[in-house]
Amino acid sequence: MTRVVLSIGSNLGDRLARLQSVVDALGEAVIAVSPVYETEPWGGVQQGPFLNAVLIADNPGCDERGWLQRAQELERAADRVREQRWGPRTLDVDLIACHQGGSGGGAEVTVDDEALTLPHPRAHQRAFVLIPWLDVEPEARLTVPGQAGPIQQPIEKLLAELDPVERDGVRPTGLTLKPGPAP
Ligand code: PH2
Ligand code: MG
Ligand code: MG
Repeated sequence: MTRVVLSIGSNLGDRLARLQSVVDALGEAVIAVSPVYETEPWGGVQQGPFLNAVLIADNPGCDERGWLQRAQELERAADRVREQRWGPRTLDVDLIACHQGGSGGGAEVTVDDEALTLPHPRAHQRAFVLIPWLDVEPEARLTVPGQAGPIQQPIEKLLAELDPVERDGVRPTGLTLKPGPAP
């Protein structure tokens, strides 16, 4: 265990520095970092635009609970306070999908309890997740609810099915996150 896809976002303060803090803290566990996008807020709350990116990280010693703990520690380190659902935040680190056994893709981890749901139940509706994820893992598939139960779909297809307005709300910035441990 395990390889994880993380969506990171910020719309308060020094947004880029907040995203970079995640890459720095995860250090050598990070195996891929997407470009940074500026994105229209999703979820109906009036607020400023987000910066979003997707990371893929691998740590054989960390299971999905360990990744959740790590994500919450990173949010706390960024002075995140528990606030309005889908409202503004200094840093959000969400687990999107987790696979056993490192890169190459072992079994997908599925969890559904009060602390954690995997895969992330709304990732397939969010262009701010799918677009950067596609940059770093074009062949990725995500389990989504289907008429006859959960079904694995290529994220490229899920993105193509979204409302174009959602896709247009995710704009390249030319900003990048620097991989590797903090200097
Ligand atoms: N995060 C939210 C709510 N809405 N919208 C965008 N564009 N990006 C986010 O990261 C985001 C959001 C709460 O998790
Ligand atoms: Mg979130
Ligand atoms: Mg979150």
